[in-house]
Amino acid sequence: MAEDGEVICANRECRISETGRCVEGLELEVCPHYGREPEVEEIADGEAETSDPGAGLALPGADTLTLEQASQVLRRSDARVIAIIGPKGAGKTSLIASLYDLFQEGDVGGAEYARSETLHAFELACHDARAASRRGEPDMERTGHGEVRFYHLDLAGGAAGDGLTLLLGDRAGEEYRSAVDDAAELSPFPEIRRADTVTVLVDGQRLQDAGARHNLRSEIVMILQALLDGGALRGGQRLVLALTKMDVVQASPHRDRAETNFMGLAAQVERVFGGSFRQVETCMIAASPKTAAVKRGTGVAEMLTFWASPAAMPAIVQPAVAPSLRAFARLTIKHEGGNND
Ligand SMILES: Nc1nc2c(ncn2[C@@H]2O[C@H](COP(=O)(O)OP(=O)(O)O)[C@@H](O)[C@H]2O)c(=O)[nH]1
Ligand SMILES: [Mg+2]
Repeated sequence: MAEDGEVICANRECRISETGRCVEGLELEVCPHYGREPEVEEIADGEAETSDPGAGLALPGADTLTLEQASQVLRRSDARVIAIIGPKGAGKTSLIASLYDLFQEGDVGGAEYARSETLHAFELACHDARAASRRGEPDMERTGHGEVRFYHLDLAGGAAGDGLTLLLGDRAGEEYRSAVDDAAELSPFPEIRRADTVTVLVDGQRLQDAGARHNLRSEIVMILQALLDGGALRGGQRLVLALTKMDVVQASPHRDRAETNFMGLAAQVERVFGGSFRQVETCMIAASPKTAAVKRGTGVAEMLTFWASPAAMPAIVQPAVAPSLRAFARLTIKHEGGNND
């Protein structure tokens, strides 16, 4: 129990009682951990505690799934694959971490957390996102070149209906850059080919700066072009362009210009790549805002609902495909409508 006047924080990494500062750099009224007792960590059945205290977060058995493990999940359950892509620093890790944080507080847009095979990976993402937030720069990517990793979530309720599995594909941001820089080195990005929804994160902070904004636009267009040229877009996927760091955009004197620019980018993407996707949507999120003006996780519930919502029915059902490919090849027909904004 905290004694009167004692400064406490549920985040074990936070030293606010000594330093007077939130380790995440947040204002105290928005920090979800400040003023709360640290929780006692539970070790789930079958999970051994690591013997190396220095590697305290690297518990075995609940790490991200490999492509092969993700394929097994897809064969046995009604799963959606969500590819989260974007240049380094766009906010991928923060988005994954904030989703996990939101589920710890309750349902997210009506969907409740049921189970995850990658619990520790989510915890690592939270740890990385907090460390990145503290440093004010992107997290250190844990995956090596050529790897893709998947976060696993079983949900129920809301858009997840009676039960739905989400596989969130995350890949080191640098690889999308190298796909841009060197088309010869282009990898096929299998998680994108298999994705039901491709989520491209557009860094709201970079949109503030006139020079960076121009580079950002061309970077996003080049990433999509590289995916198209590499055969990763199979025509049935949905695309979400998500403007991240909405708190920075909202607080900016150039807010209107930033939003107009984002919508301009979306229009350009629709024009150039609309034919390669079944649907193109936009949204705005603040996974890890730094001020009290915008709530932590703003827009994330809406994004989850879009990810989880049933893929719109195609006008024509494709002829039978091999069973193991069914989950990946549901739709190849362009479909209008089904807006979700
Ligand atoms: N202001 C603000 N910063 C954010 C938000 N989301 C992420 N960031 C910061 O942006 C930086 C990069 O985020 P990160 O998730 O590591 O990006 P990644 O490289 O795409 O995984 C970190 O300093 C984050 O704290 C947000 O909603 N608002
Ligand atoms: Mg990251």
